Amino acid sequence: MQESFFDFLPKPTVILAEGAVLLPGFALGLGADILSFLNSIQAASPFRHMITPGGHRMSVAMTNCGKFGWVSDKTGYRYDPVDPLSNRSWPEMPASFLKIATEAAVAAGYSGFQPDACLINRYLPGSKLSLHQDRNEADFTQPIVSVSLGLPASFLFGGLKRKDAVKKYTLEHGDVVVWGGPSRLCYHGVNTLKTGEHPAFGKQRINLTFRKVV
Ligand SMILES: O=C(O)CCC(=O)C(=O)O
Ligand SMILES: [Mn+2]
Repeated sequence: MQESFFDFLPKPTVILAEGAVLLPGFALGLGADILSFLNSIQAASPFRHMITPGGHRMSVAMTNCGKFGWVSDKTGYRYDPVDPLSNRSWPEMPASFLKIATEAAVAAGYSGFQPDACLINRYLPGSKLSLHQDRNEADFTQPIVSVSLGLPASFLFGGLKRKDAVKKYTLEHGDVVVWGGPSRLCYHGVNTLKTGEHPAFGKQRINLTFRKVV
């Protein structure tokens, strides 16, 4: 893509819906050590393709850190304090992850967010995440904070009903989306990832989704 003078100016916050905002570049401060955190997390709890209750293998590979991890298998979706692959607790949530998530929540108007789960999604070119709601958490007064890293993605954000119109937003490396309040149960998803090469993350997109589960 062509660089322009405007690339050097901070990008303004984008309102996706009431209670939902895109904070461009908010997580750029996470720095390079995020890659070593991701490496140690996946050494203990590897990325895996979960099976949906309907029997489909998800194209996005997932792992978790924090007190609880989101898992899916033929019996349904749930948050589990134990990684079923390792039979151990999920790796601890790095303090820098927690910090960026709580700061992004504050910037979006949600103070006091204390996530106890971080779902880590790995998209390779061709992976996508169908339109869904995040509704396995106990307390919908707490927002969702989503951090995008690596290759850009086309993020879909709709309304409270599956058939509501969706808008598309490009999420770049370092962008953070926060949705809560009246948007907490909005449908969202990610279009099929296009091939590309990110200077630090290579041919993949990593998404960290912070949730308050209990
Ligand atoms: O990858 C993304 O941007 C969204 C991820 C997501 O919606 C989820 O993990 O529930
Ligand atoms: Mn989601």
